[in-house]
This record gives sequence, C-alpha cells and structure tokens, in this order.
Amino acid sequence: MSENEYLAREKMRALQQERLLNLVPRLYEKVAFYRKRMQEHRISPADIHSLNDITRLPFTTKDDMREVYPYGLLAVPLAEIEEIHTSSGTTGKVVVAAYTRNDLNIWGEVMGRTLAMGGVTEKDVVQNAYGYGLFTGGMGAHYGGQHIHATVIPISGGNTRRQLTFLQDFGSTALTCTPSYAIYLAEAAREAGLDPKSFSLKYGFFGAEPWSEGMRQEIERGLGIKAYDIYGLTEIIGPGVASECTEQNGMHVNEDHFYPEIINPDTGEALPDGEKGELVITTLSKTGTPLLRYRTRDITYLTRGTCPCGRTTVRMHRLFGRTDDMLIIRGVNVFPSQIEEVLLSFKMVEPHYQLIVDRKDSLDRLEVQVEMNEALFSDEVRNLEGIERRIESALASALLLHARVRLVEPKAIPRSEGKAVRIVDKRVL
Ligand code: DLL
Repeated sequence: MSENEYLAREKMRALQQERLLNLVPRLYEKVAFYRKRMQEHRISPADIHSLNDITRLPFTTKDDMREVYPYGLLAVPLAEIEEIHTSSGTTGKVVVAAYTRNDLNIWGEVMGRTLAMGGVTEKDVVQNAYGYGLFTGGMGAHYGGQHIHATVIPISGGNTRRQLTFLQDFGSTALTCTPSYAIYLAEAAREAGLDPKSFSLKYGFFGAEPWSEGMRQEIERGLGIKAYDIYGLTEIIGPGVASECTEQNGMHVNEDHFYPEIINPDTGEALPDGEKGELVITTLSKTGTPLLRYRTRDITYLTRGTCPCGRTTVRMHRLFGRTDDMLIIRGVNVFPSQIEEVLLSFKMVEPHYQLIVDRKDSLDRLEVQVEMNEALFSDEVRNLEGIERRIESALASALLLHARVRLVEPKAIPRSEGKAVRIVDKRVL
C-alpha cells in the first residue's frame, strides 16, 4: 500500500506535474529521438509549464520504438541499465524496455500494490506461473511479491502436472498467470481427479490477454478463488500499470508513475472521462526508457472519483479490445471480447474458442469454433445443429453480423501456457 494511491486529486496532479516537468527536459537533452520529435513539433521543454500542456507533446508509437531499435530510446548510459525485456515481436521487430535500478524499484512497488490490492500479504505464497524470460509477466509478478515480502514460487509457465502438485503440496494462496491458463489449470485439476476447491488458493491475478466477465466467473467457480484483472505492457513497464481492487470494478491506474489519457484513435483528440478510446500513457518517473504519450492501441475508458475501497486513483475499464485486434468483417467492426461474452452466456460451451476469418469470392467469412462441454458431448440426444443456430442468432443480434458457429469436441482448440491464440486470419490482404 502506498499513500499515493489515496492522494486528493489536487495533490496527485501536483505530483504528476512535478514529474512531467522533470521528464520533458530530460528527454530533450538525453534522447536524440525525442529532441528531434519535439523540434519537428516546434515545441521545446520551456513551452511545457503545467500538466495540461501534456497534450502539446508528440505521441510515441510502436513503430517509433522499432525504428530506433535497439537502444535509441535510452535516456541513460547503458552501464546504468540493469535489465532488458522485449515484446514477443510476433508482428515485426521487437520493442525494447530497459530498466535502471530506479525502474526495477518502481516495478516492484507497482506490482506489490497489484498483489496487495487483492489481499496478498507477507503470509501468502504466490505461485507465479507467468513465463519468465523476455516476457515481463514472470519477473514483474516476482518483484511485486518480493516487494511485499510474500513467498514467491518462480515456477514459470507450463508443466501443468507440476503446477497442480505445487498447488497441493505448497499451499499456494495466490496464482499469477494468463486467464486462459487459469481455466486450463482448473480443467486439468478436475481431470486428474483433484478438487481445486481443496487447494489453499484464495486469489489470482490474471492479465496479458483479453478476457471477459464470463471468463472471470468460470475461473472463480472453477478454482474457488477471487480473480483479479491486471494490466500492463512491456513498453511501459510490464504488468503493474493498473489492477483491480476487491471491488472488481475497474482497474486502478498507478497514475503517480503512469499518466493516462484517452484519445480518439483516428484524430488523436483527447476524449473526456467515460468515453471509450485509445489509452495513451506517459511514464512519469522511469529513467531507463521513459516514454512520452505512448499509444497503447488498447481501448478502454477512464472513471474518476473515490472507489469504495478508498483509493482515489483513476480507474480504467476492463479492455474492450485493441485497435489492431479489431476484425473488420464485411465492414462491421468486431472485437473478440464481444464474441466471448455471447459464447459464455451459453451454458453448454467452454471458454475455449477460436475465430477463423477467411475470404471467399472477395467476401469475408467468420467462423466461430467453440468447444462444447463434456455434458453436451456425451449427451446422446444432443442437437448440435440446433444449438449452433441458437448461438449464431445470439451473435447476429449482438454484433449485427452473421458468423457461422461450429461446436467442436472438448479439447479440440489448442491450449496455451501463455497468451491464447484467439484469431486465425486467413485472409490475404
Ligand atoms: O502482457 C504485460 C502483462 C503481463 C500484463 C502479465 C498483465 C499480466 P505485453 O506482452 O507487452 O505485456 O502485452 C501487452 O497485452 O497492450 C494489451 O493489449 C494486452 N493485455 C495486457 N493486460 C491485459 C488485460 C504484457 N488485463 C498487451 N486485459 C497490452 C486485456 C491485456 N488485455
């Protein structure tokens, strides 16, 4: 817990302003990329007098980060960097996040807050099943657990049998992994004849991929725990940017370190609280690779006001999707999360699905493959086609789009130990 989570609004703004006014000249002086960018925008650090002036500063994009790969955004000599992480780079050159001692301390602090917000204390045992490595999930949760003196088991992702053994034998009370892996663990436990409710688990901290309220309920029921949504991205720090408290009603942004704005992704204009748009973040206190107004491509909205938990930090809604994950199918915008909500309103299917998009005769087609549950699978009088049509019509009224639904056997959709693959886009554009 930090007093910064409870600051009165004017005090928070004063802190943010002080940090911004320190950051801008530092970037101008130390990072050639930012100096050039500010010069192109005909702005100098002397023009930034208050927090409100932040909107005059240029954005930073993922493409910018790739252009100056690997070290072009360093604001300190390499000798001061203690750790480097990168994004997975599945869609191009990787982006690099370099951490100084100061940054690692911040990371521990904000991830410590994340775990503490859900109730973790030094008495807890955190089974950390996020992957360790270049992915930030493992180290982030690790530093957070250490920061609040919890016991951390760095088991990393995968090896499901061993995960279950550890859950049983070590009395782990907190689980950290992707939400799809949490569902998989619950399923694997049942198959092994174990009752997850007999474990000591109390809470889980899940993020790194989109998930819905329906999936939250599945996890909470399946593992008998409270499931918290946690958000972050490599470029900014990794996990620890925002996370839910026990109210489970929006994620508190650690805005003393990460200043959030919402913009219209098409025009770049600022949007007011409550309006959905692209999240933009400025790292106010990092020193290794600080970023100005980074465009996350994640879609959410912000809410201000004191939460019943007492925290005053601004909250961001669970992500609606990403500007680049949005499927445009026959001109209709569709986010995987909308499809997931509809699917999980049907009791006879499991939260394992894939969206297959292809194009025939220049017409886009969407097929939703979703696993039926064991009960339906073994039902002798099942009417699969009837159910498929019912799901199709629910999707049609929610999305205004016809998608073909195909029920597949339990376990037919590939499982992932990290981020699940939800979209298979076969269109050649
Ligand atoms: O996924 C950091 C992280 C690790 C977050 C562990 C939470 C837990 P990247 O691999 O760089 O970093 O991916 C960042 O993942 O821009 C979002 O699109 C997505 N994402 C992260 N958290 C959530 C979430 C880590 N809670 C990208 N809900 C982000 C939905 C999420 N999407």
